[in-house]
Amino acid sequence: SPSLRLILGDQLGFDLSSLRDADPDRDLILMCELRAEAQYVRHHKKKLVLVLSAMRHFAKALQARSFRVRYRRLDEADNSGSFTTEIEKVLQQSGCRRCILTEPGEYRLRQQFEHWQTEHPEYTLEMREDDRFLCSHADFQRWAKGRKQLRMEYFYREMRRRYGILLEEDQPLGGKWNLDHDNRQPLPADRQPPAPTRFTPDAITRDVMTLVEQHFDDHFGVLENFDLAVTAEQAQQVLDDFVEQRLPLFGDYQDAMRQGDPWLYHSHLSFYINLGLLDPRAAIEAAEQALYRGLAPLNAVEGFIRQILGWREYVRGLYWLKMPEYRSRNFLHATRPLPRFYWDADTPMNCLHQCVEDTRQHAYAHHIQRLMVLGNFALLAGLNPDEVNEWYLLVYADAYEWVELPNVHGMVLFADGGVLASKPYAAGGAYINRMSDYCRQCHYNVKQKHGDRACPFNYLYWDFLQRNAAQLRRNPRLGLAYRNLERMSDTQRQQIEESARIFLEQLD
Ligand code: FAD
Ligand code: DLZ
Ligand code: SF4
Repeated sequence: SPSLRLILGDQLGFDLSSLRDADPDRDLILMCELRAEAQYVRHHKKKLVLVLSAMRHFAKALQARSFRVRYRRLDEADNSGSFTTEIEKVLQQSGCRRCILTEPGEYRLRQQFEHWQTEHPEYTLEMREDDRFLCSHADFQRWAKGRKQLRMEYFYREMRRRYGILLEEDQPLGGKWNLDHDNRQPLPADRQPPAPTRFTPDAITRDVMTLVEQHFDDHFGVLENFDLAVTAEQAQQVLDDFVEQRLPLFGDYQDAMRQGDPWLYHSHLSFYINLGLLDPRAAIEAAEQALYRGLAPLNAVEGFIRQILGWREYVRGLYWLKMPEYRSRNFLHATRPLPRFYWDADTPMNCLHQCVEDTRQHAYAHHIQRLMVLGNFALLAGLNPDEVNEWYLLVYADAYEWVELPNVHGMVLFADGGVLASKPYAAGGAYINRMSDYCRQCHYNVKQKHGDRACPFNYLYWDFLQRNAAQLRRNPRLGLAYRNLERMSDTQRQQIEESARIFLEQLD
């Protein structure tokens, strides 16, 4: 019998589990642009353009394969604004009894669909596993079961073995699972990274840009100069260019930061993998092939594959294992409101100014900017996890809660008390100075430890440890840091505390 297939905005691929047995002659496909999805957090304008334009392009691609697509545009007068109401309307009109969908990536939507099914037993809602991921819920649960700690590194090794990636016999190619010690180099001033792959907006994208301008003009971020990929073909082009031009140095400069350039040697693929425009397996395979063809070294290829086969799968597994409790923890009792400069970039701390500005412009910042600048500050200043999570979820064009939450709540804020990370990623200004050129153009002095002109990260780091001693003092990985703190004179400790107090007071 005919069925309705609902495709969500981040499910834009023909290999989707909900489409696998679809019959163009019989079945009907539903896609909905919804105000509720654009505004449950007020997404960056470029993110809205990306998602809506990619949706419209995918609907066209489905039609080109003879599928009948019911596509609800955001500004249609009778758009009800909810997935389940739209499903119900189409089921009633078409006489279908069954709606098939691939499970949503976010908990709130899964709940919404499950709730609707309970209220509407006359229909069947068939929610299928999202097998774009390489680790199923069951596999992750099996891996997690009985473990005291859920460390990514061990998960990653198992994934390598399961998929036979970068292995010799049963051992890691090159003898080590992890080549990160080769990978922490700053970017020399004379290194010029290749320009990122850009696309000129077509008529569909231009329409969407007008729509976003009309309806969501007060959202965060710059709309102009949108140049991201919006189709599977374009996403493949980004992957090809990455492998050829940037992958060879990806490892070396993975942690480096440079003023005015967030793109560097990164892949810029998270947008597309998360939307379904690019299969993560294709990215992993392309990198592995580059190694075997002698086009990229092992430290680069292993580093890249670990991000996708390791981190990406691991955070998604953890999210579904721990939700909904995960989000409500606040291990460090952090309560400070998010300072305004996260929105307007107006701060004399140059590293933060630059990273917010990159984010505003591009709905992108690379990993170390998110973790060691924007995140490190949020951790050290004790910012409220709910506000920080919401910020990250709306500002980045690759952000969905399944990937945002473990990275922010766990990795950055340590609000989960150490489920994800063994210790908080706290650091002083020296780290940022080593890995970037931000400090040279800053109002503050990165070498100074306290006082007016001292880099705030320096005293906030020690003040953070002191403030959170009850929660962190017994963490074995922080033993050395606490011993250094305790070795300081009382005067030193008071100066730090005083500088931190003054700084944090003017922040509020
Ligand atoms: P590359 O550096 O080229 O990495 C390759 C790929 O690996 C990425 O495309 C991505 O698919 C994957 N990857 C790398 N690191 C991670 C990670 N920690 N978790 C999951 N996947 C990873 N990534 C998102 O996709 N969405 C988010 O909302 C998001 N929020 C983050 C928030 C914080 C605070 C931090 C520290 C990291 C976050 N990340 C998020 C992970 C990472 O920063 C981005 O995936 C990456 O910057 C995207 O750019 P890229 O494609 O150029 O990545
Ligand atoms: C992110 C997003 C946005 C902005 N808009 C839509 C939309 O209008 N219609 C839609 O189906 N999906 C959208 N999405 C993606 C969903 O929010 C996404 O499916 C969930 O966050 C689950 O990952
Ligand atoms: Fe950032 Fe401190 Fe460097 Fe300024 S001196 S850029 S605040 S790390």
